[in-house]
Amino acid sequence: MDHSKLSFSKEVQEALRSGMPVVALESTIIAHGMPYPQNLETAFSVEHAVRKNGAVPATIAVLEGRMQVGCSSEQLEELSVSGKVMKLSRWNLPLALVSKKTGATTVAATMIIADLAGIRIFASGGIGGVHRMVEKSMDISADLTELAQTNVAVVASGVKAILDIPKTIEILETLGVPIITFGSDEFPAFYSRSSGIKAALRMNSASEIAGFLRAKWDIPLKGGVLIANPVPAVFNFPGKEMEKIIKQALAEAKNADVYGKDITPFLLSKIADITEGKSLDTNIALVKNNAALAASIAVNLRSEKTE
Ligand code: PSU
Ligand code: MN
Repeated sequence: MDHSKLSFSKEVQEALRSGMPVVALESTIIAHGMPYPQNLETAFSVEHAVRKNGAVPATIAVLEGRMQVGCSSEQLEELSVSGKVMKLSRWNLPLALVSKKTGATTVAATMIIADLAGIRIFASGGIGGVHRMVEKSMDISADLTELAQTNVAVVASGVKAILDIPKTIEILETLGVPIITFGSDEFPAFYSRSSGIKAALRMNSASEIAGFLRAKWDIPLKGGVLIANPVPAVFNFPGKEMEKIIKQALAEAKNADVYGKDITPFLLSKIADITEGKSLDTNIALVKNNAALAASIAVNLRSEKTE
């Protein structure tokens, strides 16, 4: 593995060297997905959730053109306050490197860097997917094609409810990306535990999930797995209530002519405004919950080397 392009925190480097379980964390959620200071508090508490469950957290970002695996408190703070941080996916990752820019990594870019570092498990909030009105915009997140080709499993609370969930699931199936729903018969809808869509594959334990990952990568089959973890019940938004709010946010996005990489951050922040911060509390709770599950899966996978 060529590590010359990567910068590691000491903790993550030692953890990887000694074969300890490591969980990758993304930084777009910090720089573009939540307001300050909740974004920074969340970055810290998500790392804490990983540690509490026996793994080492590695928050991934690009800092002045270097791919960073494991961020210090100061680096997390920089990502959370600076308004000039790029939003990086597969297409613009090289641009950040060559122009020595600082950028937050989406699910797609985080998977790429985690893979280079040899980290197989990654916790996020909700992956990107097929946007509503896709027939007009053709907006389909590069997170989906990344899951098809990069060997990293992503724990998320399904796909963001602002998206077209059934179409996103169909594309993942076409791309051969397995979707495992954790402890539920229904695929979760980010802010809501239920989506009305039956889970294709339900598993109830981290060891069962680790066994599935091993089976896939042992074949070997290229690509990731989406592990859909419903938000804890106390933070659940009833689906119908959330749907009205999303429609309102989508209408505002249309009026403001927001599209492309700005649409997801715009909608998340509108929804937080409309719900007076309640959706933000739910978002924070679900990321922490995903980090805890990801750590348990990483612990279970530890005995097996996949490289
Ligand atoms: N989950 C959250 N908040 C976020 C995201 C995920 O709770 O902000 C980010 C992820 O980084 C994901 C990105 O990759 O949103 C999707 O962006 P787009 O729709 O532009 O592909
Ligand atoms: Mn997009």
